Amino acid sequence: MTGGRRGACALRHKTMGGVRTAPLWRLTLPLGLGLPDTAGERELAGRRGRHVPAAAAGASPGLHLGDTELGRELRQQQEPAAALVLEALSGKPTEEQKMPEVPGLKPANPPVLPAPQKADASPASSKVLPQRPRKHFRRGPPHLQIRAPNTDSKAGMQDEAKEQAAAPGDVLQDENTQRTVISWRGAVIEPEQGTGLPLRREEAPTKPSLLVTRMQKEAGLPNERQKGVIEAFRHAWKGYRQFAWGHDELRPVSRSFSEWFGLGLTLIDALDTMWILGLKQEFREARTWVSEKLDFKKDVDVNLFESTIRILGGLLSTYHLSGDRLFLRKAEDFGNRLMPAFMTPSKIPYSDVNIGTGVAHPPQWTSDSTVSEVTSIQLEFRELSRLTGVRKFQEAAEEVTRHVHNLSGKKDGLVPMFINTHSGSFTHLGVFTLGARADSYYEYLLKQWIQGGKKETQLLEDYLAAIEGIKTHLMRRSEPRKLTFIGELAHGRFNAKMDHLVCFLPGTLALGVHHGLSADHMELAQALMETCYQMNRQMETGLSPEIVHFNLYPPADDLDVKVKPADRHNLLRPETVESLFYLYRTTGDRKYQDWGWEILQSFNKYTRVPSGGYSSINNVQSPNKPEPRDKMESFFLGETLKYLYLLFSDDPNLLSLDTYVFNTEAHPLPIWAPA
Ligand code: DMJ
Repeated sequence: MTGGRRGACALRHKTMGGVRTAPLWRLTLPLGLGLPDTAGERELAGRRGRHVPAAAAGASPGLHLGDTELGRELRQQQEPAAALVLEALSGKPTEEQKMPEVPGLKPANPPVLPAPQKADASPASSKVLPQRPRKHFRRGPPHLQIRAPNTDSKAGMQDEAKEQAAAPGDVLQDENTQRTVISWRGAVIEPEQGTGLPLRREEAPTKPSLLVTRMQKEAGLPNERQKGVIEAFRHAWKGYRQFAWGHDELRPVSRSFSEWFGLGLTLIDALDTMWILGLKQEFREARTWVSEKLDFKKDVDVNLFESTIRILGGLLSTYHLSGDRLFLRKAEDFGNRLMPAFMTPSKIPYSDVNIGTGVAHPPQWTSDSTVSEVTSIQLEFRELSRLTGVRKFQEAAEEVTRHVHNLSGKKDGLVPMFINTHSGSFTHLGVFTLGARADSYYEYLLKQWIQGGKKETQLLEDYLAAIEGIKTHLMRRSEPRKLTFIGELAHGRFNAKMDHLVCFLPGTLALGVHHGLSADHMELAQALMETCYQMNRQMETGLSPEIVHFNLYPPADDLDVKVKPADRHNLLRPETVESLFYLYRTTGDRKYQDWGWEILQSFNKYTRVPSGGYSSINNVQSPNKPEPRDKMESFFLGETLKYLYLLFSDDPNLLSLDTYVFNTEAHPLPIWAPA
């Protein structure tokens, strides 16, 4: 991945105080000038893994929630105000709600959904303090009832039946709809113990979460900075809607699109962001596409990890936020189609699976899978089992966790980057990184522990061991400014290289502290957050490159960071703003909001394409010629803008960290109720 790069070049210092005054870059390049969508580029874009899916769906009827179980429940539970809101929402579309015309999209029979919060109103003056980090273990997460809406409509049931009948994974979907126990390292755990053991389908909750209504009521109106995010989203969506509708990714400069899985990846990844930002019309239109056009019955290879975190995760979180069962049906269909990936001798899944034929396979050049990929699908598969009552998803994913837990080849909790699907052993031993191919392994140890109500102590132990391993083997301070950074270790040799991907770590550390882990972790989180900010700040565009190298000895030029020419690109990645969100939520220090605001302005200045959309750029050190790559990754809408919006909120109840855990693609999933 890093081969072929030329020597390091010095980084020109960016003034610490002032705002960049470089000429505004105008993206007026001719068609096709952007870089091709090469395998190399994809490798960089999806360094933790890659890709695709497909499958069945039929037209779905509109949901009239005023007359649904939710509406009845609200009335019964003496929530008349909420019930009235719901009634109003379920009426005929207002002028504002009328479906816009979209090329190739038939806006007939638009469903009526509960409305997201309003986007265009005046700024809020919320004075609610951000959440403070917890010093000790406290109470568990509040009880969270996730209830699916009434799906008794005839058409809806036909829809569901059709999708399930078409799933290639049916051969695997025998199966266990019976309540049972699971084994966790020899211990038999009853479902009631709160491990999220699936309920039988018939027993699964059937009503939408009142949290949806509550969230809309409590979220408040967007403040000025949040309005800035909404404006950015609308600009990005404008390009996607006009030039790439229903396709995977927008190519904003050439005003076209690229396909990875051929499944409307950006649209699915962005669904919950639209909900959270209150983009009612956009959400409804996208929902119609999912209902009428999204078809997983398709002969296409998808990457298990990438499609799980983006598609499965996106559908599940949208289901939770909206209460619209369409998204759960799609998620279950898709989950079934991914299951053949787990049919390997070791049960370590293959990287790729054809969701139409059910044939799974590793990449052409190896029988290895990437460690971060096989260990970063658990949040989604566990939640799918919990919602559907079908155990196989959770069992397959947790088998991987158990297997990796017991493997030799780790170094003080640190894992290698590859694992063989036949032998089940780590390969390429002795190389350790927190960047590509290992990163979200660490993230999901903590997040699964949180998701399951902090009961699965093995996950916590592995996480804590890994953090100690990081401190011992990978953490260093740069010269001359002593920035704390995380490097890499190869056969005992330290490399001061840090991917921007590693900038997820300060946020994860802060999340752990919020949930009761050591205050030491917060010190490290804050130090790393400063480093990640400087990785942006010290670039001429204010945007981080993909990879930096830190100076271990006092350099001649007084700079801490060097960037190699091959590493100068920025793919609109989220990790820095993701961590800023967690750091602000857990400390209340407004400097983190200010840093995020600077980064949003840099995105607007150097990556925004006038005709709609944002583009990855080739050179973050060249404000006059950043060179657009002509690609807007789906995670820009799924993650980057979502985390910015949440960062700028002063309401800790807006997707509370006590109620939700975000998957590695920023899709919020509920923390399971304590027993
Ligand atoms: C996203 O798909 C996810 O955040 C993943 O964990 C890493 N790569 C991109 C964002 O950089």
